[in-house]
Amino acid sequence: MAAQIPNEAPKELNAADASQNPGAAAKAKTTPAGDDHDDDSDDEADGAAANGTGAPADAKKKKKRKPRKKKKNPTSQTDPPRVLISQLFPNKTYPKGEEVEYKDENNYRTTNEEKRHLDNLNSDFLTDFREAAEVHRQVRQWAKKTIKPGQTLTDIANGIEDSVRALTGHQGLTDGDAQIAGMGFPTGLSINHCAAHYTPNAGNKMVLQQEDVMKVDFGVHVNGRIVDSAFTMAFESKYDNLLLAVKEATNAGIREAGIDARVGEIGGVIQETMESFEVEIDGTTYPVKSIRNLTGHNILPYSIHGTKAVPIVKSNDQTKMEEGDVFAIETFGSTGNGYVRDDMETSHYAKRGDSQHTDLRLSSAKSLLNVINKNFGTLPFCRRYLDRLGEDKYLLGLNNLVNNGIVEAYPPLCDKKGSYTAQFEHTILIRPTVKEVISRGEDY
Ligand SMILES: [Co+2]
Repeated sequence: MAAQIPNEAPKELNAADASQNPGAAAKAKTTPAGDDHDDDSDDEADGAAANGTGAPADAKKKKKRKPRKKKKNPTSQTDPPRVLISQLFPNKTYPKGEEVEYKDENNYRTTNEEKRHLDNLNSDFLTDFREAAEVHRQVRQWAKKTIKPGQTLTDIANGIEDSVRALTGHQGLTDGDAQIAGMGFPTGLSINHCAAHYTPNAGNKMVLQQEDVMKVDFGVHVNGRIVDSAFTMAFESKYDNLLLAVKEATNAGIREAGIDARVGEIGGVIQETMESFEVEIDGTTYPVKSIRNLTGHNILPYSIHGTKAVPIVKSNDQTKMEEGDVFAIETFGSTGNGYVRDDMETSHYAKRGDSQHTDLRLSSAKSLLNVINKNFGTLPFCRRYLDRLGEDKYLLGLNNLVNNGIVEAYPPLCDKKGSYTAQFEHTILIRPTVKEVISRGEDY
Protein backbone atom coordinates (compact mmCIF):
# COMPACT_ATOMS: atom_id res chain seq x y z
CA MET A 1 0.00 0.00 0.00
CA ALA A 2 1.23 3.46 -0.75
CA ALA A 3 1.52 6.18 1.79
CA GLN A 4 0.26 9.59 0.80
CA ILE A 5 1.64 12.94 1.79
CA PRO A 6 -1.17 14.81 3.49
CA ASN A 7 -2.33 18.11 2.10
CA GLU A 8 -5.11 19.94 3.91
CA ALA A 9 -6.43 17.33 6.21
CA PRO A 10 -3.84 15.31 8.05
CA LYS A 11 -4.60 12.10 6.35
CA GLU A 12 -2.24 9.24 6.18
CA LEU A 13 -2.23 6.73 3.43
CA ASN A 14 -0.24 3.83 2.33
CA ALA A 15 -0.57 2.28 -0.83
CA ALA A 16 1.28 -0.15 -2.77
CA ASP A 17 2.46 -3.55 -2.35
CA ALA A 18 3.03 -6.27 -4.64
CA SER A 19 4.75 -9.47 -4.62
CA GLN A 20 6.53 -11.62 -6.98
CA ASN A 21 7.67 -15.08 -7.24
CA PRO A 22 11.30 -15.69 -7.09
CA GLY A 23 11.56 -19.24 -7.74
CA ALA A 24 10.10 -21.46 -10.28
CA ALA A 25 7.02 -22.78 -8.68
CA ALA A 26 6.14 -25.54 -10.99
CA LYS A 27 2.63 -26.67 -11.09
CA ALA A 28 2.11 -30.09 -9.92
CA LYS A 29 -0.74 -32.34 -9.15
CA THR A 30 -1.19 -33.15 -5.55
CA THR A 31 -2.22 -36.66 -6.36
CA PRO A 32 0.33 -39.24 -5.43
CA ALA A 33 1.81 -41.74 -7.72
CA GLY A 34 0.33 -45.17 -7.31
CA ASP A 35 3.16 -47.05 -5.76
CA ASP A 36 5.01 -44.70 -3.63
CA HIS A 37 5.24 -46.43 -0.31
CA ASP A 38 7.31 -43.89 1.47
CA ASP A 39 5.07 -40.92 1.91
CA ASP A 40 3.09 -40.43 4.99
CA SER A 41 -0.11 -41.54 3.57
CA ASP A 42 -3.35 -42.52 5.11
CA ASP A 43 -2.36 -46.12 4.58
CA GLU A 44 0.77 -45.85 6.57
CA ALA A 45 -1.07 -44.12 9.31
CA ASP A 46 -3.55 -46.96 9.36
CA GLY A 47 -0.75 -49.48 9.55
CA ALA A 48 0.93 -47.74 12.41
CA ALA A 49 -2.26 -47.53 14.33
CA ALA A 50 -2.92 -51.17 13.73
CA ASN A 51 0.53 -52.07 14.92
CA GLY A 52 -0.05 -50.14 18.04
CA THR A 53 -3.06 -52.22 18.87
CA GLY A 54 -1.14 -55.38 18.21
CA ALA A 55 -3.02 -56.49 15.14
CA PRO A 56 -0.43 -56.31 12.39
CA ALA A 57 -1.90 -59.04 10.30
CA ASP A 58 -5.24 -57.38 10.09
CA ALA A 59 -3.63 -54.13 9.28
CA LYS A 60 -1.73 -55.60 6.39
CA LYS A 61 -4.73 -57.28 5.01
CA LYS A 62 -6.74 -54.16 5.25
CA LYS A 63 -4.02 -52.24 3.54
CA LYS A 64 -3.99 -54.55 0.59
CA ARG A 65 -7.70 -54.40 0.01
CA LYS A 66 -7.86 -50.70 0.15
CA PRO A 67 -7.45 -48.89 -3.12
CA ARG A 68 -4.64 -46.49 -2.79
CA LYS A 69 -5.94 -43.00 -2.67
CA LYS A 70 -3.46 -41.58 -0.38
CA LYS A 71 -2.24 -38.14 -0.48
CA LYS A 72 1.39 -37.77 -0.91
CA ASN A 73 2.78 -34.55 0.39
CA PRO A 74 3.00 -32.36 -2.65
CA THR A 75 6.43 -31.09 -3.48
CA SER A 76 5.37 -28.38 -5.86
CA GLN A 77 2.71 -25.74 -6.13
CA THR A 78 -0.62 -26.29 -7.89
CA ASP A 79 -2.46 -24.15 -10.41
CA PRO A 80 -4.25 -22.27 -8.94
CA PRO A 81 -1.98 -22.16 -5.88
CA ARG A 82 -3.51 -24.18 -3.05
CA VAL A 83 -0.61 -26.04 -1.40
CA LEU A 84 0.45 -24.74 2.01
CA ILE A 85 3.78 -23.02 1.79
CA SER A 86 4.84 -24.70 5.03
CA GLN A 87 4.36 -28.04 3.31
CA LEU A 88 6.60 -27.07 0.41
CA PHE A 89 9.37 -25.96 2.78
CA PRO A 90 9.52 -28.41 5.67
CA ASN A 91 11.00 -27.20 8.97
CA LYS A 92 10.32 -23.61 7.94
CA THR A 93 13.32 -23.42 5.66
CA TYR A 94 11.89 -20.65 3.51
CA PRO A 95 14.00 -19.08 0.80
CA LYS A 96 15.93 -15.97 1.71
CA GLY A 97 15.29 -12.75 -0.10
CA GLU A 98 18.12 -10.95 -1.88
CA GLU A 99 20.80 -10.19 0.70
CA VAL A 100 22.81 -7.06 -0.04
CA GLU A 101 25.92 -6.06 1.91
CA TYR A 102 25.99 -2.61 3.43
CA LYS A 103 28.32 -0.10 1.85
CA ASP A 104 31.27 1.88 3.06
CA GLU A 105 31.45 2.41 6.83
CA ASN A 106 28.69 -0.13 7.41
CA ASN A 107 30.34 -2.89 5.43
CA TYR A 108 31.97 -4.33 8.59
CA ARG A 109 28.48 -5.50 9.66
CA THR A 110 28.37 -8.41 7.25
CA THR A 111 30.91 -10.41 9.24
CA ASN A 112 30.80 -8.66 12.62
CA GLU A 113 30.16 -11.18 15.43
CA GLU A 114 28.00 -8.89 17.51
CA LYS A 115 25.80 -8.02 14.54
CA ARG A 116 25.51 -11.66 13.57
CA HIS A 117 24.43 -12.45 17.10
CA LEU A 118 21.76 -9.76 16.93
CA ASP A 119 20.59 -11.24 13.65
CA ASN A 120 20.30 -14.70 15.17
CA LEU A 121 18.16 -13.42 18.02
CA ASN A 122 15.65 -12.42 15.39
CA SER A 123 15.05 -15.77 13.77
CA ASP A 124 11.25 -15.85 14.21
CA PHE A 125 10.98 -12.42 12.69
CA LEU A 126 13.01 -13.54 9.69
CA THR A 127 11.16 -16.82 9.29
CA ASP A 128 7.77 -15.12 9.34
CA PHE A 129 8.86 -12.51 6.81
CA ARG A 130 10.39 -15.13 4.53
CA GLU A 131 7.29 -17.27 4.65
CA ALA A 132 5.07 -14.29 3.81
CA ALA A 133 7.42 -13.30 0.99
CA GLU A 134 7.39 -16.79 -0.52
CA VAL A 135 3.60 -16.79 -0.46
CA HIS A 136 3.70 -13.44 -2.22
CA ARG A 137 6.07 -14.69 -4.91
CA GLN A 138 4.16 -17.86 -5.61
CA VAL A 139 0.81 -16.11 -5.76
CA ARG A 140 2.06 -13.30 -7.95
CA GLN A 141 3.82 -15.70 -10.27
CA TRP A 142 0.51 -17.42 -10.80
CA ALA A 143 -1.34 -14.10 -11.09
CA LYS A 144 1.04 -12.82 -13.74
CA LYS A 145 0.60 -15.80 -16.00
CA THR A 146 -3.15 -16.04 -15.40
CA ILE A 147 -4.43 -12.47 -15.51
CA LYS A 148 -5.73 -11.59 -18.97
CA PRO A 149 -7.85 -8.83 -20.48
CA GLY A 150 -11.51 -9.84 -20.36
CA GLN A 151 -11.42 -10.93 -16.73
CA THR A 152 -13.35 -8.98 -14.13
CA LEU A 153 -11.43 -7.19 -11.43
CA THR A 154 -13.55 -9.06 -8.91
CA ASP A 155 -12.38 -12.43 -10.24
CA ILE A 156 -8.78 -11.25 -10.31
CA ALA A 157 -8.91 -10.03 -6.71
CA ASN A 158 -10.63 -13.18 -5.49
CA GLY A 159 -8.12 -15.34 -7.32
CA ILE A 160 -5.21 -13.65 -5.58
CA GLU A 161 -6.86 -13.57 -2.17
CA ASP A 162 -8.08 -17.18 -2.26
CA SER A 163 -4.52 -18.20 -3.12
CA VAL A 164 -2.89 -16.20 -0.34
CA ARG A 165 -5.29 -17.62 2.20
CA ALA A 166 -4.76 -21.17 1.00
CA LEU A 167 -0.96 -20.92 1.03
CA THR A 168 -0.88 -19.47 4.53
CA GLY A 169 -3.47 -21.98 5.72
CA HIS A 170 -5.76 -19.34 7.20
CA GLN A 171 -9.11 -18.67 5.61
CA GLY A 172 -9.84 -15.87 8.04
CA LEU A 173 -13.44 -16.88 8.61
CA THR A 174 -13.25 -17.51 12.36
CA ASP A 175 -12.41 -15.04 15.12
CA GLY A 176 -8.75 -14.12 15.13
CA ASP A 177 -7.78 -16.35 12.20
CA ALA A 178 -7.04 -13.53 9.76
CA GLN A 179 -4.61 -12.11 12.31
CA ILE A 180 -2.52 -15.28 12.45
CA ALA A 181 -1.67 -15.15 8.75
CA GLY A 182 -3.24 -14.25 5.41
CA MET A 183 -3.86 -11.01 3.56
CA GLY A 184 -1.71 -8.17 4.86
CA PHE A 185 -4.01 -5.70 3.15
CA PRO A 186 -6.52 -5.82 0.28
CA THR A 187 -5.47 -6.50 -3.30
CA GLY A 188 -5.09 -3.18 -5.06
CA LEU A 189 -6.04 -3.35 -8.75
CA SER A 190 -5.66 0.25 -9.80
CA ILE A 191 -6.04 1.00 -13.48
CA ASN A 192 -4.52 3.67 -15.76
CA HIS A 193 -4.71 7.13 -14.15
CA CYS A 194 -5.54 5.55 -10.80
CA ALA A 195 -2.33 4.82 -8.96
CA ALA A 196 -3.36 3.12 -5.75
CA HIS A 197 -6.00 1.83 -3.34
CA TYR A 198 -8.59 0.67 -5.83
CA THR A 199 -10.16 -2.74 -5.28
CA PRO A 200 -13.66 -3.76 -6.37
CA ASN A 201 -16.55 -3.48 -3.95
CA ALA A 202 -19.55 -5.81 -4.21
CA GLY A 203 -21.32 -5.65 -7.56
CA ASN A 204 -18.35 -4.14 -9.39
CA LYS A 205 -18.49 -5.31 -13.03
CA MET A 206 -15.29 -3.71 -14.24
CA VAL A 207 -13.44 -5.76 -16.86
CA LEU A 208 -9.70 -5.55 -17.50
CA GLN A 209 -9.04 -4.17 -21.00
CA GLN A 210 -6.23 -4.89 -23.46
CA GLU A 211 -5.03 -1.26 -23.31
CA ASP A 212 -5.08 -1.00 -19.53
CA VAL A 213 -2.13 -0.46 -17.24
CA MET A 214 -2.90 -2.21 -13.95
CA LYS A 215 -1.04 -1.90 -10.66
CA VAL A 216 -1.34 -5.11 -8.65
CA ASP A 217 -0.54 -4.34 -5.03
CA PHE A 218 -1.18 -6.91 -2.33
CA GLY A 219 0.18 -7.77 1.08
CA VAL A 220 0.79 -11.08 2.79
CA HIS A 221 1.35 -11.33 6.53
CA VAL A 222 2.46 -14.07 8.90
CA ASN A 223 2.08 -13.20 12.59
CA GLY A 224 1.71 -9.55 11.67
CA ARG A 225 4.89 -9.41 9.61
CA ILE A 226 3.57 -7.77 6.47
CA VAL A 227 5.27 -8.15 3.10
CA ASP A 228 4.15 -5.27 0.89
CA SER A 229 5.05 -5.65 -2.77
CA ALA A 230 3.53 -4.45 -6.05
CA PHE A 231 4.02 -4.71 -9.79
CA THR A 232 2.39 -3.31 -12.90
CA MET A 233 0.81 -5.28 -15.75
CA ALA A 234 0.27 -4.04 -19.29
CA PHE A 235 -0.54 -5.96 -22.46
CA GLU A 236 0.67 -3.42 -25.00
CA SER A 237 4.35 -2.72 -25.61
CA LYS A 238 3.79 1.04 -25.87
CA TYR A 239 3.87 1.20 -22.07
CA ASP A 240 7.21 -0.58 -21.75
CA ASN A 241 9.24 2.54 -21.00
CA LEU A 242 6.79 3.70 -18.35
CA LEU A 243 7.08 0.37 -16.56
CA LEU A 244 10.84 0.30 -16.99
CA ALA A 245 11.22 3.80 -15.52
CA VAL A 246 9.31 2.83 -12.40
CA LYS A 247 11.03 -0.52 -11.99
CA GLU A 248 14.44 1.16 -12.19
CA ALA A 249 13.37 3.95 -9.84
CA THR A 250 12.27 1.40 -7.25
CA ASN A 251 15.53 -0.50 -7.61
CA ALA A 252 17.45 2.75 -7.22
CA GLY A 253 15.58 3.40 -3.98
CA ILE A 254 16.37 -0.10 -2.77
CA ARG A 255 20.04 0.37 -3.65
CA GLU A 256 20.27 3.65 -1.72
CA ALA A 257 18.48 2.30 1.34
CA GLY A 258 20.58 1.28 4.32
CA ILE A 259 21.55 2.08 7.89
CA ASP A 260 21.87 5.86 8.36
CA ALA A 261 20.60 6.61 4.85
CA ARG A 262 18.50 9.78 4.80
CA VAL A 263 15.10 9.36 3.24
CA GLY A 264 15.07 12.76 1.53
CA GLU A 265 18.23 11.88 -0.37
CA ILE A 266 16.82 8.51 -1.38
CA GLY A 267 13.84 10.40 -2.78
CA GLY A 268 16.20 12.51 -4.87
CA VAL A 269 17.87 9.47 -6.42
CA ILE A 270 14.50 7.87 -7.10
CA GLN A 271 13.25 11.01 -8.83
CA GLU A 272 16.39 11.40 -10.89
CA THR A 273 16.13 7.81 -12.09
CA MET A 274 12.40 8.02 -12.80
CA GLU A 275 12.58 11.32 -14.63
CA SER A 276 15.43 10.27 -16.89
CA PHE A 277 12.78 8.36 -18.88
CA GLU A 278 10.14 9.37 -21.35
CA VAL A 279 7.50 7.27 -23.00
CA GLU A 280 5.76 7.57 -26.35
CA ILE A 281 2.13 6.49 -26.28
CA ASP A 282 0.02 6.67 -29.45
CA GLY A 283 2.24 9.28 -31.04
CA THR A 284 2.67 11.59 -28.05
CA THR A 285 5.84 11.69 -25.98
CA TYR A 286 5.44 12.16 -22.22
CA PRO A 287 8.06 12.75 -19.55
CA VAL A 288 7.72 10.18 -16.79
CA LYS A 289 7.11 12.00 -13.50
CA SER A 290 7.47 10.73 -9.96
CA ILE A 291 4.11 11.12 -8.20
CA ARG A 292 5.22 13.63 -5.59
CA ASN A 293 2.53 13.09 -2.98
CA LEU A 294 2.96 9.31 -2.73
CA THR A 295 5.70 7.72 -0.66
CA GLY A 296 7.14 4.48 0.57
CA HIS A 297 6.90 3.85 4.29
CA ASN A 298 8.19 1.76 7.13
CA ILE A 299 6.20 -1.25 8.29
CA LEU A 300 5.54 -2.17 11.92
CA PRO A 301 3.93 -5.33 13.30
CA TYR A 302 0.28 -5.37 12.14
CA SER A 303 0.71 -1.81 10.93
CA ILE A 304 1.26 -1.22 7.25
CA HIS A 305 2.17 2.45 7.64
CA GLY A 306 4.70 3.10 10.31
CA THR A 307 6.02 6.51 11.25
CA LYS A 308 8.63 7.04 8.55
CA ALA A 309 8.02 7.95 4.91
CA VAL A 310 10.33 7.41 1.95
CA PRO A 311 9.63 10.20 -0.54
CA ILE A 312 9.96 9.58 -4.26
CA VAL A 313 11.02 13.11 -5.07
CA LYS A 314 13.94 15.07 -3.64
CA SER A 315 13.17 16.38 -0.19
CA ASN A 316 14.83 17.86 2.91
CA ASP A 317 13.56 15.07 5.12
CA GLN A 318 16.61 14.12 7.21
CA THR A 319 14.98 11.03 8.78
CA LYS A 320 17.42 8.14 8.86
CA MET A 321 16.87 4.48 8.27
CA GLU A 322 17.96 2.44 11.29
CA GLU A 323 18.99 -1.07 12.18
CA GLY A 324 15.91 -3.25 12.58
CA ASP A 325 13.65 -1.09 10.41
CA VAL A 326 11.44 -2.63 7.74
CA PHE A 327 10.61 -0.50 4.71
CA ALA A 328 8.29 -0.73 1.76
CA ILE A 329 10.18 0.94 -1.06
CA GLU A 330 7.61 1.84 -3.66
CA THR A 331 7.69 4.32 -6.47
CA PHE A 332 5.02 5.60 -8.83
CA GLY A 333 5.57 7.10 -12.25
CA SER A 334 2.97 9.02 -14.23
CA THR A 335 2.41 10.55 -17.64
CA GLY A 336 0.01 13.02 -16.01
CA ASN A 337 0.52 15.71 -13.35
CA GLY A 338 2.63 13.57 -11.06
CA TYR A 339 0.12 14.30 -8.31
CA VAL A 340 -2.83 12.21 -7.09
CA ARG A 341 -6.17 13.10 -5.56
CA ASP A 342 -8.91 11.10 -3.90
CA ASP A 343 -11.34 9.78 -6.48
CA MET A 344 -14.14 7.21 -6.76
CA GLU A 345 -15.69 4.98 -4.15
CA THR A 346 -13.61 3.94 -1.14
CA SER A 347 -12.87 0.25 -0.65
CA HIS A 348 -9.83 0.18 1.70
CA TYR A 349 -10.05 0.86 5.43
CA ALA A 350 -7.99 0.21 8.53
CA LYS A 351 -8.55 0.69 12.21
CA ARG A 352 -6.22 3.37 13.51
CA GLY A 353 -3.56 2.20 15.91
CA ASP A 354 -3.88 5.39 17.94
CA SER A 355 -7.67 5.55 18.17
CA GLN A 356 -9.03 6.58 21.55
CA HIS A 357 -11.90 4.74 23.11
CA THR A 358 -15.03 6.61 22.16
CA ASP A 359 -18.52 5.87 23.35
CA LEU A 360 -20.23 4.95 20.14
CA ARG A 361 -23.89 5.75 20.12
CA LEU A 362 -24.71 4.05 16.88
CA SER A 363 -25.27 0.36 17.56
CA SER A 364 -24.34 -0.66 14.03
CA ALA A 365 -20.99 1.10 14.46
CA LYS A 366 -20.44 -0.63 17.77
CA SER A 367 -21.12 -4.09 16.39
CA LEU A 368 -19.05 -3.45 13.27
CA LEU A 369 -16.11 -2.33 15.42
CA ASN A 370 -16.40 -5.66 17.20
CA VAL A 371 -16.15 -7.49 13.90
CA ILE A 372 -13.14 -5.39 12.89
CA ASN A 373 -11.38 -5.96 16.22
CA LYS A 374 -11.94 -9.70 16.10
CA ASN A 375 -10.96 -10.19 12.48
CA PHE A 376 -8.52 -7.52 11.35
CA GLY A 377 -7.28 -5.54 14.32
CA THR A 378 -5.20 -2.81 12.70
CA LEU A 379 -4.64 -4.73 9.44
CA PRO A 380 -6.23 -2.97 6.46
CA PHE A 381 -9.40 -4.57 5.08
CA CYS A 382 -11.87 -3.82 2.31
CA ARG A 383 -15.63 -4.00 2.00
CA ARG A 384 -15.43 -7.42 0.31
CA TYR A 385 -13.78 -8.81 3.44
CA LEU A 386 -16.79 -7.70 5.49
CA ASP A 387 -19.12 -9.24 2.89
CA ARG A 388 -17.41 -12.62 3.11
CA LEU A 389 -17.82 -12.60 6.89
CA GLY A 390 -21.55 -12.32 6.29
CA GLU A 391 -21.85 -8.66 7.24
CA ASP A 392 -24.38 -6.58 5.37
CA LYS A 393 -25.81 -3.07 5.60
CA TYR A 394 -22.64 -1.98 7.38
CA LEU A 395 -21.96 1.25 5.47
CA LEU A 396 -23.64 3.59 7.93
CA GLY A 397 -21.71 2.03 10.80
CA LEU A 398 -18.47 2.03 8.84
CA ASN A 399 -18.80 5.70 7.93
CA ASN A 400 -19.58 6.46 11.55
CA LEU A 401 -16.33 4.76 12.63
CA VAL A 402 -14.45 6.80 10.03
CA ASN A 403 -16.08 10.03 11.22
CA ASN A 404 -15.19 9.20 14.81
CA GLY A 405 -11.53 8.77 13.92
CA ILE A 406 -11.53 5.08 14.84
CA VAL A 407 -11.20 3.75 11.32
CA GLU A 408 -9.27 5.42 8.55
CA ALA A 409 -10.60 5.38 4.98
CA TYR A 410 -8.10 5.00 2.15
CA PRO A 411 -9.88 6.18 -1.00
CA PRO A 412 -8.46 5.45 -4.45
CA LEU A 413 -5.70 7.87 -5.46
CA CYS A 414 -5.74 9.03 -9.07
CA ASP A 415 -3.82 11.35 -11.34
CA LYS A 416 -5.60 13.25 -14.13
CA LYS A 417 -7.96 11.38 -16.43
CA GLY A 418 -6.33 10.02 -19.54
CA SER A 419 -2.93 9.65 -17.91
CA TYR A 420 -1.14 6.40 -17.12
CA THR A 421 0.56 5.46 -13.87
CA ALA A 422 2.77 2.55 -12.90
CA GLN A 423 4.16 1.19 -9.64
CA PHE A 424 6.76 -1.28 -8.41
CA GLU A 425 7.37 -2.05 -4.76
CA HIS A 426 9.46 -4.27 -2.53
CA THR A 427 9.74 -4.81 1.20
CA ILE A 428 13.25 -4.63 2.62
CA LEU A 429 14.59 -5.59 6.03
CA ILE A 430 17.37 -3.41 7.46
CA ARG A 431 18.98 -6.31 9.30
CA PRO A 432 22.00 -5.80 11.59
CA THR A 433 24.29 -7.58 9.13
CA VAL A 434 22.80 -7.05 5.68
CA LYS A 435 19.90 -5.47 3.83
CA GLU A 436 17.46 -8.19 2.75
CA VAL A 437 15.11 -7.47 -0.14
CA ILE A 438 12.67 -9.95 1.23
CA SER A 439 10.14 -9.87 -1.64
CA ARG A 440 12.71 -9.97 -4.47
CA GLY A 441 11.93 -12.52 -7.17
CA GLU A 442 13.09 -13.45 -10.62
CA ASP A 443 10.30 -11.27 -11.99
CA TYR A 444 11.14 -7.95 -10.33
CO1 LIG B 1 3.33 0.01 0.41
